[in-house]
Amino acid sequence: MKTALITGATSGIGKSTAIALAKHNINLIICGRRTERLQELQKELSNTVKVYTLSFDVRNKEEVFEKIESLPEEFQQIDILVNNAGNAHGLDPIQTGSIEDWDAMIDINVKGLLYVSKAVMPKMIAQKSGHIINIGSIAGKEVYPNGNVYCASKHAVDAINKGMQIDLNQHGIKVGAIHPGLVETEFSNVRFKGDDKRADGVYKGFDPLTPEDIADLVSFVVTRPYHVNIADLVVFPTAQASSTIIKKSL
Ligand code: NDP
Ligand code: 8X3
Repeated sequence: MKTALITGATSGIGKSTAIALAKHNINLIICGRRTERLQELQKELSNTVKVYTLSFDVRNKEEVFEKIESLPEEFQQIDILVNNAGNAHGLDPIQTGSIEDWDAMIDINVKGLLYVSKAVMPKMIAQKSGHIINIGSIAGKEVYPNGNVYCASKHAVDAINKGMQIDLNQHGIKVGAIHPGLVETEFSNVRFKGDDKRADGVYKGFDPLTPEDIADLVSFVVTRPYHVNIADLVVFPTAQASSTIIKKSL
């Protein structure tokens, strides 16, 4: 049986991915800061697969390495890493954006992804196998008004994904990214700092992607034969053609 470590498994895409991978009999290491949510998910999935919870903030590099090193023997072999933890913080013109928001996005979406990967890659190299899936975004492929630093963080994820593909190639490790368009999760609630009305408005008037749609793709990607690597995948809801072109009924 394989083991997957999923960051950001307390909500949205990460949580749905944990549920989907359990259906494929993949043991799970589920990560996030909200311990109670991790424990609830562990309870829900433990009848099917072995589930271990690791609660840490991806910004805290000491904690990232300590927690991943502390995994019990049966979870030491990580076959699949889903680098999913991340969020947008704010949606402001660059000239009035908040430095705290910029720090959060660079520290979580970029540096956090690097820390977790740095803790896991040596295990995969020693095993001579492994699969890293980086959750990017359409924001990593284009820049939209007021998206500035979030888009920069996701362009960095796109570049890191390509860099990992190149540098881990000689070690036989699979690396690929999934770049979704609009997915209805807690993403906009976080972006708009708890203004749930504004967050709900983002997904009104069209059928957005669901976190289960992305989890389905992760399942597809991880169940391909070892010689097949899905390197880069962009997925939109049908109503979306780009970051700014969305067919709404309102
Ligand atoms: P959610 O807000 O629903 O989930 C975000 C997850 O990231 C949570 O589990 C959260 O866990 C975790 N997380 C956030 N900050 C930290 C941190 N500092 N340390 C550890 N974990 C953290 O959003 P989504 O599911 O939508 O987002 C998941 C990924 O998908 C992100 O990388 C996002 O950029 C990307 N994405 C989302 C899209 C969308 O439209 N929703 C589209 C394209 C990409 P906790 O708070 O418990 O720590
Ligand atoms: C999330 C999608 O368009 O809000 O990455 O940036 S978007």
